[in-house]
Amino acid sequence: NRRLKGITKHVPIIVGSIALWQGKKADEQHTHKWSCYVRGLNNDEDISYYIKKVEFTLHPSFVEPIKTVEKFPFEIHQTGWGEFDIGVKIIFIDPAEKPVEMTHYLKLHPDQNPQQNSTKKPVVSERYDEIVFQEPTEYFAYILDKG
Ligand code: SLL
Repeated sequence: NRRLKGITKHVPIIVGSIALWQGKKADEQHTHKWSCYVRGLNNDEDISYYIKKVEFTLHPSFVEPIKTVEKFPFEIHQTGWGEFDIGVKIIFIDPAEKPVEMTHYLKLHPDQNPQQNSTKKPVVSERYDEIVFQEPTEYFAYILDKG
C-alpha cells in the first residue's frame, strides 16, 4: 500500500449545526433542539465512501458526551440549553490516514437580537473546510477519485 509521492488531494467538507428554540413552555434543560453534522458540498452526497466514522464530543454536562456515528449521514440530534464547542473527529476509511480533529461552536442564539428567539427560524452555523491528504496511499487516492 505505497504512498503516492508528491500527490496531494483536497476534499471539500462542511461542518455545521442547526438549532431551533422550543418555545417558552419547553423544559429549561431542553430549550433547544439541535443537530451537528459533517457533510459534503452537496447536502445529500453520501460521503461514507471515504469517511469511516465521525466522533462528536459534547459538553461534559451531557450524560453521554461522546457520540460516534458510523454511517452516513454523519450527524447527531440532541436537545439542550447552552452553546459550547463540539469536538469533531473524522476517521477515514484508510487506516493509514490520521484522523482529522476540529471544533465547531454550537450556536443556539441568533446574532441579531438574541432575546428575539423564534420557534420558526432555525439558527444555522456552518463552516466550509477542506481536508488535505498529503501523499495518500494508492488505494485511498483511487477511492477519493472514484467518489
Ligand atoms: C454555558 N458554557 O454555560 C456553556 C455550557 C452546556 C450545555 C453549555 C446539556 C443538555 C443535557 C446542555 O445543553 N449543556 O444535559 O441534555 O452556556
